[in-house]
Amino acid sequence: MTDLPSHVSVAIIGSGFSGLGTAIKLKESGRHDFVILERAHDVGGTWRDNTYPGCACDVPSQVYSFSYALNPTWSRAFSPQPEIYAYLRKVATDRGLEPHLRFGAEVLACEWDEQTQLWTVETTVGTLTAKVVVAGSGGLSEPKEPDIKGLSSFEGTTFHSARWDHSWSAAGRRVAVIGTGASAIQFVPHLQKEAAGLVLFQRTATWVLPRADREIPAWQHKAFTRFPWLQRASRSAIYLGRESHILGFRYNQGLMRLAQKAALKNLHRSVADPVLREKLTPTFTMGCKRVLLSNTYYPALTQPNAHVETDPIVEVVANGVVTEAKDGTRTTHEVDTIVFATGFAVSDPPIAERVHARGRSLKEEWSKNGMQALHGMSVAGFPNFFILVGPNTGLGHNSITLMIEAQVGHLLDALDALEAAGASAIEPRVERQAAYNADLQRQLKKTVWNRGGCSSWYLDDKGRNTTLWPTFTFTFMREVSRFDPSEYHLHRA
Ligand code: N01
Repeated sequence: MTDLPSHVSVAIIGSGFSGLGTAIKLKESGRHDFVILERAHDVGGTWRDNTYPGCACDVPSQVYSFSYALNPTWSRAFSPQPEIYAYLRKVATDRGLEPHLRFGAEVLACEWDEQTQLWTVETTVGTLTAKVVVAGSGGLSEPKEPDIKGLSSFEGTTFHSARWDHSWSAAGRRVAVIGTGASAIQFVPHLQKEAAGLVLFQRTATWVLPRADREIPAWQHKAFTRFPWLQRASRSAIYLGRESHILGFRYNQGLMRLAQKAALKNLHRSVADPVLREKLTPTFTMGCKRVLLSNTYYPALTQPNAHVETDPIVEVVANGVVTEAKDGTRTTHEVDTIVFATGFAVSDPPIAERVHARGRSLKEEWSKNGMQALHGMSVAGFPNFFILVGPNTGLGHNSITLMIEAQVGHLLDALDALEAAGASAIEPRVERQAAYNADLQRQLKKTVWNRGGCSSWYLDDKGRNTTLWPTFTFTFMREVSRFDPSEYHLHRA
């Protein structure tokens, strides 16, 4: 039985980068009265859960870590998933977070009590109260399976890429993969090598650039270990290089045409068959969907056991997936396994329906005008509640760890303000939150994510971009590093 305290100052939900990053900084600031509620049985968040073959980071290793806990020994320029997972486990141990972790503790509901000015947090292993709740539950934690007619009649194996079934082997199988996003392109080359047949169901062709991956030599590990400033310099250079992508994504989409040329060259070099090439050629401006990096995806699709199907799926039957061509011809692709690489519930995060204050849930609040928050982390009407990597903090160009660190800094400033004022609760002012979001939407209108001619998970079902930060990360960092009390209400019980 998990031993839960009856009350804490801060309850953190989740132990991925956000949850651990919050816990580390709480401790550093001398705040030790907190608990990390984790539904799984280990830390690591998305890097614990995504274990599909080939899973790796498509952001360079040097920037994909906490700035205060650099890892001098990443094995590759783009870290494989097991290393990032091991990194997070090590950070949790090194920073002494174990006593604060409660595993198997899924948060079922958080209810704000106006009388006591406390949150009641109900978990699968008991209930506690907390002055402050920090949701580090992640934007990419809830796999989304497609709603396809007849799916339940399928007699073979199905699983989502984020819940890989390691008891299953592709050897000798006829496998269907649905989806061609960042996850699919990493595991498809692995499946193709083993499977008897692979049918890739592609709804939208995506831009794929070569992946400049390489092994990091031992001398570099030694140099980074001995001279941490060298690693910081390398990190800064990579960071600035990634930031420059915003110039194309936001300020001059003409620049994207140069990158598109490189991607088309990659396609032409890898795929000789003009019919396949045509299928794989995107029709939207690069950047509108996440830019994918791979040296093995296109070559895998040219192999005799691979087929790219672009006719839409109309149903699933007991032994396969049925597509329908424009002329109405139906084809049944006989398969014994369907792997869903269909992404995550991003603009409708499940945590939102579990958080209630003043008679409504966060989901209900967000159902009015889409996900909205101040600085992507606090919501008017939900006192003492902070959500990390919340609305409009996702990135199409750089490491999310930068945003997390900046938000954690702001969170600590908010706690300082709360304590200094002797207040019981803090929440954003409605008008400030509205103005902040209006400004974000105005900025986003100009970006490739909104104007690039694609549909993506960056946009919600009403076409609003409630997921991405519109500009440079240093702008976000600068904004949240200044805590402006006039943006918030402080309540006294
Ligand atoms: O998911 P996605 P993902 N019928 O949502 C298709 C992060 N990530 O798991 O493009 C047919 O991008 C859908 O088609 P379309 C990263 O932020 C990071 O691949 O909408 N197809 C699309 O092709 C990434 O963006 C790393 O037309 C259907 C695919 O499924 C995010 O995770 C690595 C369908 C979904 O693509 C999600 O990536 C991997 C249907 N009914 C992932 N429904 C890093 O390295 C959906 N699709 C950091």
